[in-house]
This record gives sequence, structure tokens and C-alpha cells, in this order.
Amino acid sequence: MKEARQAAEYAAAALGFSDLGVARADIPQGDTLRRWLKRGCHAGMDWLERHLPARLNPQLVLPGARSVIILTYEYPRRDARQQPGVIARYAQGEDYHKLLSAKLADLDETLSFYGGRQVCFSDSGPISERFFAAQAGIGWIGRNGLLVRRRGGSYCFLCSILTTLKLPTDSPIPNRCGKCHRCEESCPTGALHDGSCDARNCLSYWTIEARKEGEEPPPNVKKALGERMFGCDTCQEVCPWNSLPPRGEVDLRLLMPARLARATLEELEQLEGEAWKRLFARTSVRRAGEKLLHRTVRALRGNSETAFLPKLNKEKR
Ligand code: B12
Ligand code: SF4
Ligand code: SF4
Repeated sequence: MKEARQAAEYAAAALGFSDLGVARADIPQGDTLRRWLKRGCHAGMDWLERHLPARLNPQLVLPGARSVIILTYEYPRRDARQQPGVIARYAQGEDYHKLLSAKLADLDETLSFYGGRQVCFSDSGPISERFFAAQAGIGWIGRNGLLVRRRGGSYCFLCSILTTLKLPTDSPIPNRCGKCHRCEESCPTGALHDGSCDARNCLSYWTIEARKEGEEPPPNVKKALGERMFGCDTCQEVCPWNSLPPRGEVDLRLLMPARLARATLEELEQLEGEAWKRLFARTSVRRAGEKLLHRTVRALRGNSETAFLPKLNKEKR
């Protein structure tokens, strides 16, 4: 099936993906995920528990699956937001789920030509994308828990294709974190331990996923939010592997639309219903929903008021 892999590589490059690697679908994943769930590190993300059997056994997702193809897609590295209320880099532009699904459908078609059946995912599927990316030799799992590449670092989306084709596979590469611990040391809430992120303390969780009724961030998390409105990039910003240039072209649709870059926290707090939908139309941020975003904006407004107090006191003295 060398030809099928080659065809997928050409098609992936033409579609703007920067890496393609292949791993066997039946590699045992060990107990990391089970232990992580048992410790409660998934916070309110119950769906991760529900997905466990499928995550550990790709045959439940695609009977006859033999290979996992992992692809990477670059997103902008520059922090574009001008107003207070930072949106993580990966989510500043158009909804990547839709944008990548269309590209994956093209690859599915290419592989079908060689007799394969496929299931494709970008972020939302029951598959351990970082695990397979590391097995496919695209990079290593860093101490920030993310897939880090020698060329390109961690600022990329991972996409996965389960296929019934038996494709030539790649081998894992060595971990190059060495003695560096910058990500763990700089995490504002101490959420990182041994390459694993405890979502209960992760600002990304609290600003994107914590959508359950009555779920409120604890005071230490609220305080640590700083100006983060959606997601958190701190454990990537400090990574030396991210100081190098991007690995490929960045899709301009992933850049922040001007209407969003101009919006102030005060305006966001007032926005409701249709006006809210219009501002976040077609963006990834819309997925957090109006309620969660308002809660975060209120917390940020509280933070900016308290951050202002010491300045005032100083001026009085
Ligand atoms: C749930 C989730 C979250 C949760 C939980 C975070 C977490 N660390 O798991 C929250 C909401 C907090 C989150 C945050 C972020 N996420 Co997220 N998230 C996911 C999701 C949907 C599932 C991850 C998961 O299952 N975690 C549970 C852990 C235990 O499972 P796992 O990572 O798959 O671990 C397996 C392997 O890594 C392996 N393993 C882990 N450690 C070790 C160690 C050894 C020795 C071995 C052998 C194996 C091993 O075993 C595990 C089981 O198979 C994935 C997409 C996906 N389907 O995989 C995206 C994903 C991991 N997220 C992504 C991103 C971009 C982020 C953020 C950077 C977003 C942001 N800017 O705010 C942050 C980063 C936070 C961080 N430092 O981890 C990207 C990562 C891209 C990359 N370069 O790695 C992914 C892959 C989405 C995508 N398709 O692009 N995320
Ligand atoms: S995303 Fe932010 S809060 Fe979460 S582990 Fe990384 S630095 Fe810590
Ligand atoms: S900051 Fe350092 S320890 Fe963390 S992922 Fe990057 S190289 Fe590894």
C-alpha cells in the first residue's frame, strides 16, 4: 500500500497540511488515559469517560481499522488581539472543525480509490490524537502534554484518519524536552505534572469547556485568568521549540476577523442573542456558548478592576 500512502501525502501537501505520519491502529495505549480519568483530571468533561472504550480500541470506531494517519495543520502564531480579552491563537479565526473536515473529506476520497474505508477526525473524535501523532513520529509529547515538533513546535492542529488500509508506518522520535521545565514552571495554576494536564486547574478548560449548569471556577483560577477570554497559550508561548518559524503557510481564514479584534470587554458583556451570534459567527469561539463567555468576561472585568486598584493606591501615596 505504498502507492496509497504516497497519494495521501501528495493530496495532504496540496491541501495545506504540513506533516503526515502513519501508525498502526492496534498499538496498546497503556494506562495513562484510564489513570487520568480515575484521578478526575477531566473535570466536567464526562464525554471523555463515555469515549473511553472507543479511545482504547479503534476497532469500535472503525471495524477493520489497520492504520492511523495523523496530519498537522498550522495556525497563526502572532497574538493578534488588541483589546483586553485574549483569545488563544488556534481559535482566533474561522471554526477550524469545519475548515479541516472539508479537507479530510478530500483525503478520504483519495484513500477510497485504493479500496480503503475511513473515518476522519479533527479534535472532536474518540481517538488519542497526541498519542498516535507521537507513535507516527511527527513529534514527541512535551512536558506541557502537547505534541511538539522539531520544526514547527506545538502551534498546530492535529487531524486523524482511521483507515482499513495497511499503510507503511513511521517510528517514534526521541523526546527533546531535555532539562527544560519552562511550561510546567510558567503555568499560572500549576496544572501540569509529568506531561499531563489536570483540567480542573487548566484555564483552557474553564474558558472553553466548563459549560455545566452551576459550574464556577474556584477563586485561584478566576484570579489566574489574567486577560484570557478563550483558551490559554502560556505553556506554548514559553516553549523554545515555538520560537522557530512556522512549518508551512498559515491559512488566512484562521486570522482574527477585524470585528472581533475591535470588540472591547464592555461591549462583549452587553452583547446578547442575535448580536452575540453575529459577532462570533463562523468562529471557533462560538462553540463556548454565550453563557460561558459572559461568565468569563464578567470575571475578566472583575480582574481588571482589582488589577487597577494597586495603581490607584500608589498614585495616592
Ligand atoms: C480534552 C482535551 C483538552 C482538555 C484536557 C487537556 C489534556 N491535556 O488532555 C482541555 C480543555 C483542558 C484542553 C486544553 C488544550 N488543548 Co486540547 N484536547 C483535548 C482532546 C479533545 C482530548 C485530549 C485527551 O483525551 N486528554 C486526556 C489525556 C490523558 O489523553 P491523551 O492526551 O490523548 O493522552 C494519550 C497519550 O498522550 C498517551 N500519553 C500521555 N502521556 C504519556 C506518557 C507516556 C510515557 C506514554 C507512553 C503515553 C502517554 O496516553 C494517553 C492515552 O492514550 C484533544 C483531541 C483528541 N481527540 O485527542 C485536544 C487537543 C489535545 N488539544 C489541543 C490544544 C491545541 C489544546 C490547547 C493548547 C488549547 C488552548 N490554547 O487553550 C490547551 C492545552 C492544554 C494542555 N497543556 O494540555 C490539540 C493539541 C495539539 C498539539 N500540538 O498537541 C488537540 C490534539 C486538538 C487537535 N486536534 O488539534 N484540551
Ligand atoms: S493551557 Fe494554561 S492553564 Fe492550561 S496547562 Fe497550559 S499554561 Fe496551564
Ligand atoms: S517548554 Fe520545555 S519542557 Fe515544555 S514542552 Fe517545551 S521543551 Fe518541553
